[in-house]
Amino acid sequence: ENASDSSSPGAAKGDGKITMGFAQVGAESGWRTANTKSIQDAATAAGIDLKFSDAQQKQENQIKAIRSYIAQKVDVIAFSPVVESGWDTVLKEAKDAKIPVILTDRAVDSKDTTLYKTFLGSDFVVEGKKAGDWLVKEYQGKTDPVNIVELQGTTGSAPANDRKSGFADAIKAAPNMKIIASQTGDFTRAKGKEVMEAFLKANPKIDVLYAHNDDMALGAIEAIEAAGKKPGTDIKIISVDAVKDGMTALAAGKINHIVECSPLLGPQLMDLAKKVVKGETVEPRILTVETEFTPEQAKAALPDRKY
Ligand code: GZL
Repeated sequence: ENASDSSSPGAAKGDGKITMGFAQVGAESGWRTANTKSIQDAATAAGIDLKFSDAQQKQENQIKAIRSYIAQKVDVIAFSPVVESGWDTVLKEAKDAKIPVILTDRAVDSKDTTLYKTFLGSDFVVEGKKAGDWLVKEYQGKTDPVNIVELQGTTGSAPANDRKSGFADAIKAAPNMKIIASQTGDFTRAKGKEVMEAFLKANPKIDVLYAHNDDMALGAIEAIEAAGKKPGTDIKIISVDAVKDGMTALAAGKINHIVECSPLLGPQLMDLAKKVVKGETVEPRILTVETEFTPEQAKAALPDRKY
C-alpha cells in the first residue's frame, strides 16, 4: 500500500490535490506583504492546498517550518531564504524525503544545486546596477564630490549582498562618487529611519541616499524631514521595489528614482509546483520581469498599481 508515497500528488491527503508547504521570510515590508498575497491568491486559484508560515525574519524559524512540512509529507516545499547560507542540512533532509524544493525571491549559496529544483526571482545585481547607472547619468558632467550613504537590506541576504555589489560596480564609472557610510536597515521603515538619523548626525554633507528597498527609504525620508532637509532635493534618493507607498513618494518628488523588484511570483510558483510534482524538468533559474520608474512614470502607473 503506497498511499503514503510522497512522490505522488496529494500524498498527504490522498485526494490528488497538491499540498505545498511555504516558509515565508516574515512581514517586514510592503514588498513582503504583496509577495505573501500573491502566493496565497495563486495557490487558491491553482487548487493547491497551501500550508504557510511566517518566520519573523529568523532562519531558525524557517528551518523549523521546512522540517514540519517534511514531517507532514507535503508534495512540494517552497521558500524565500532569509539569508544565503546555512541551508544544506535541511535541504538534504527534504531531498532524502523525496520532497522537491523550489526557491523563490532570494537565493542560497549551497554548492549542491541538486538540493532544489529551481530558483524563481529577480537578479539583484542587475537591480543594484540599474540604481547606480541612473545615479551616474543623473550627475553626468559634474565633477564635485558626490557623498552617498547606503541603507543595506538584511545582513547576509541575497538582495542585500547583490544590490550592494551591483551598485558599487556601476558607480565606479564616476570617480567623484563615494559611499561615505553603509549600514543595514534590515528592510524595515523603523530601522531605516533610525540608521538615517545616525547618518545625518555623523555626516554634514550627504548628497545621495541609496536604499535597498522602499520601506527603508520611507523611514529615511522621515529622518531627513525631521532634520529640516528636503528629501529628493537636498538629498537625492534612489530605492528598489516600487511598492505603492514608494511610488507615491516618487510621484511627489521625495524619491527620485525606483528600480522595480516584482513580488508577484505566486502564479509562476504554482505552475512550477505542478510541473515539479509531476517530475517534469524545469528551468534551473527563472528571472522575474521588472522595470524602473521616474516620477512621471510613477504618476502614470499609480492608479492601477496592484500593490
Ligand atoms: C527582494 C526581497 C526584498 C525586498 C524587500 O526580492 O527579498 O525583501 O526588496 C523585502 O522589500 O523585505
